[in-house]
Formats: sequence, C-alpha cells, structure tokens
Amino acid sequence: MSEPLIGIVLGSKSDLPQIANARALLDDFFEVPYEVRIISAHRTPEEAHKYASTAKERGLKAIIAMAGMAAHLAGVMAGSAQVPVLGVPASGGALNGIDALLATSQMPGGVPVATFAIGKAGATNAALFACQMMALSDETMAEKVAAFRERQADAVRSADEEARNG
Ligand code: RP5
Repeated sequence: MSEPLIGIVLGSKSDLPQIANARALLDDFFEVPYEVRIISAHRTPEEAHKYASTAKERGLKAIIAMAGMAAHLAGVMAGSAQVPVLGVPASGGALNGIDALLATSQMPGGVPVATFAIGKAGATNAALFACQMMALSDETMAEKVAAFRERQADAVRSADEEARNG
C-alpha cells in the first residue's frame, strides 16, 4: 500500500460518519492514498502535536482536520504542521456545528486554517480541495479533477433533462 498523501484527522470517532463521502471519493474516483486518525486537541494533545509536526517528513501534502464543538483541532494542527491544514467544522452538539465553524475559521493572523462548510459537504470539499492542490504539480491528478467536474455537470444535465421531460 502506498504511503498516505492526505491525513484526515478527526477529533472523535463520533465524527466518522461525516467523512464517508469524502473517503469514497478519494478511494474510488481519485485513488489517492490517505490515512484516517482519531486525535483530539483536548483529549490526546501530545498525539496531536506529534502528528502535525511530523506530517511533512512523512510525505503528507495536506491535513484535513475535522472536529466539533469547541473545535481546536485544526488550529492545533496548523500550529505545528508545515503542510496546509484544511479545517472542517463537524456538525452536532447543541449548536449543530456553528460553534465549530467559528472556532475553526477564526484563527488569529499568522497561523492559517482553510475552513470549509460544516459537516459532510465540508469534508467532501476539503478532500476535493486537497486533490486540486496536488493537481498543480501532478498532471494525472489534474485530469481526474477535470473529469470529476465533468461527471458532476453531466449528473445535473441528466437531472435537468428528466425534470424537463416530466
Ligand atoms: C469534538 O467533540 C469531536 O470532534 C466531536 O465532534 C465532539 C464530540 O465528541 P464526542 O464526545 O462524541 O467524542 O472534540
């Protein structure tokens, strides 16, 4: 098995269902090696630092960090990592992800976290964004990104045709 190029880190195993579509895309369409880890900024802070600080030397091109509630995970990763961190606020909790959205996006200047939508859509887009970043220096990946967009557009056109034909 190839070494992972993308690290997907979740704050809890309860976040796992929210990355199902992202995983399917990476597995089946983009065929990118990735790893999934459960590491908490609060519950396992030493592991969080170790994971982020060794990401570049282990060959990761990006870290996708998803966490909910007081979501410090992406910020903690960004503080120690030398690769881009894509933050995904997990849905759930009393505020259904709004808390995580603010915690993930409102980083102070100097430590960027690219923040995506709450929940499944955000995880999907973070995975696509990681592929797009890799496509800048990988022509095969660039072709897959283009093919994905075309497939998506075709699905909308088919839906449009069905709707028009009643
Ligand atoms: C966050 O707290 C996790 O990312 C999860 O979204 C939320 C709740 O975690 P559990 O109590 O379900 O483990 O750290």
